[in-house]
Amino acid sequence: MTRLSSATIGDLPSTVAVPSYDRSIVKSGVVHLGIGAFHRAHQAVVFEAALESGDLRWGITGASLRSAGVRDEMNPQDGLYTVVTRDGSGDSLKVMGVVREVLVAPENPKALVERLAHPDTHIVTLTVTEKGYKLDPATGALLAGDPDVAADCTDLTAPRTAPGFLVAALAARRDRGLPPFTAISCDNLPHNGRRLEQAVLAIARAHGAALAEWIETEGAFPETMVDRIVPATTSVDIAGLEASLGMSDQAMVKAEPFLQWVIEDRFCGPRPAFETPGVQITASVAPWEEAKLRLLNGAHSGIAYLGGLAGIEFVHEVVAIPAFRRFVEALWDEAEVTLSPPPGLDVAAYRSELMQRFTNPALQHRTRQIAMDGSQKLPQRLLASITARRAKGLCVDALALAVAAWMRWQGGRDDSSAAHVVDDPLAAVTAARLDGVADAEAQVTALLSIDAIFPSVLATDEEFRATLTRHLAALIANGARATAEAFA
Ligand code: CS2
Repeated sequence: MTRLSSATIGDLPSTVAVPSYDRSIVKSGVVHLGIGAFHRAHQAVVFEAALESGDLRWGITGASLRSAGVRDEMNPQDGLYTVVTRDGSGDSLKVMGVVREVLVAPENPKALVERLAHPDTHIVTLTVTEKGYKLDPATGALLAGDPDVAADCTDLTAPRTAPGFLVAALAARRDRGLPPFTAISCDNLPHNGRRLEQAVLAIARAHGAALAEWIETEGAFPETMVDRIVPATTSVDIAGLEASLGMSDQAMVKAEPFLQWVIEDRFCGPRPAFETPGVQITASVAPWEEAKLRLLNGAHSGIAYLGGLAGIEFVHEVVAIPAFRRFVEALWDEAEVTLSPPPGLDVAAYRSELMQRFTNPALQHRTRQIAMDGSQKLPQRLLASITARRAKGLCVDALALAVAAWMRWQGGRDDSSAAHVVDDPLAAVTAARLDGVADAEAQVTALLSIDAIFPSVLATDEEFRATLTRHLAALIANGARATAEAFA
């Protein structure tokens, strides 16, 4: 089967949108760390629009920090790939030309540092997932004991961590008299810009106070809120696209129509005009980010653990069940009152739009995909709302049910006793805590004392503990579906 590439793009059916600009003169103004499906369906779409508008500075050099998989999918296609937008009534197809090349950091760390230090590079974006920042999820402090962080604090000739790569490149730029780049975290972390800056400064300090000071005064780490539901691509998706394109695209991504990117107006160098619908440049991102993390992502995690325990594969199938849908609404009722919504956000309309997005049957978004890395996600998605409510003496019934479902998920078996892999950087810690501990009360005690996840105000809150224990006991005795039915 023919493969999508520069040589074959002209043979695509005319219904498929293709780049209208001259790819051969595009520069790499952007370097992206962590070039997974989310980046290709989100930030890359925005930079593609800048190229389409005639500003050819904003091509992307992507980098994988671990495996060579994406490079092997994209480089044989000259970086070309299709974004398949699915709204449930049909697919729209757009071939993207914005990615110029993909580097694999561990194979050649120096090549990535040089690309980051190149004078054409003005913006560095990151989607390295919560754990890629090497920060304690509860406090946001750099994990000084992590071996890769320790290595980057000692020697940056072959960096290992995302913040380490940024420091190595910023040091090279400073030595060469170049300005720093703007570094934009696009992960679902609270205050993602500040957290990235702190990680970078902590590593930079290990290499000299002057370097850290230069980065702090000259650099820029805007906060962002990113939003688009982008389920992992499956072989069925690739085969389906092949039939439409008449050729194979191993790098395709699928996404919902919705796209939002709120970016703090803090750049230390050039940026595109950012005129894509859904992109907002603003002075204050925090209220947007908080609403998105606590409503969208908080509900997602609750759906993932309860649905996963009930053996339900996809998000739209979970919210089709009335008891689970009522649970999501109850979780939103609790989370909503902890927000300070930004001007321009109608929370009631936002909630109904979210529910609509969750019901999209064409996305096939797996509960298992969202269940990953819960230890890194819980603090900002659920525990922040719980802490805010408990400070006011309010109940946390629905939010605690989501946390109890996470606790049960960590046990590695669903309601029908089928085993699943607990995919989480703290999986070994939670497994050791749960080992041989059978009853709900003891399990809650074992997990609540993990201070990398639970702040001490929550670990010592008797009412929160009692609510968790009640829910976990119900989940163990009756399963997720019956628990949700009784809850509703
Ligand atoms: C999801 C997110 O996998 C997850 O944890 O909650 O990836 C979610 O789909 C995005 O944040 C939506 O913008």
